[in-house]
Amino acid sequence: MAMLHCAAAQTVYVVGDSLGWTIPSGGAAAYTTWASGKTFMVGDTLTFNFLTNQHDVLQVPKAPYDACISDNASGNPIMTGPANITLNAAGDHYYICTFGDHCQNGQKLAITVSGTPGASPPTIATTPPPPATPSPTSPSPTSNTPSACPPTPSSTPPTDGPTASTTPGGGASPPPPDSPSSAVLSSFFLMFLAFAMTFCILIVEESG
Ligand SMILES: [Cu+2]
Repeated sequence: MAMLHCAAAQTVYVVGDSLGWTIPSGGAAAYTTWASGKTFMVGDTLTFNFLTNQHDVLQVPKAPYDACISDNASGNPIMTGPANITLNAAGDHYYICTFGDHCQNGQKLAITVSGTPGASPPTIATTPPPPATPSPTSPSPTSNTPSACPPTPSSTPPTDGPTASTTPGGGASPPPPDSPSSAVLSSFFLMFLAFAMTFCILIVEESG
């Protein structure tokens, strides 16, 4: 969604317009006519309007497109309609329906996708945000949000921040500070009890 919102000039083309993605009554000329005069750009989206289980969309190279076969297809057929396909590469794109003889009857689309000269995303090396250091009492909420497009995944991912240099391998946490003193106290209390008891016994035996 962010990518859709970001790139500026994107167009959604509904394949066949009101005809949708189906077997055109006039044969493949319907989609040829529809595509003619349109300028498809990288980043545009094709919407194939069809009912699920009635048709599908499969991108194939030119030869399978001409022969209406599924050889060397790009991925798997899109079975769920409507199908939105983002044109992410320049060049010729060929789409067919693999149902029955739909393609032979004209359910096939060939378009040429143009690159976007001059509209390439700015490769400003956006410095990765500082590794999760909460700025103390700086009330500027939008200071770290980049105003441009989000960094492309091709850019080097930011490292996971500086490794914590404090207490390397400090597995055993130090005992709570009151436990040794309490242990000393309890043992001292036991010793005092034993001493007091023997002292009382001695007194009792002496007096009795
Ligand atoms: Cu079909």
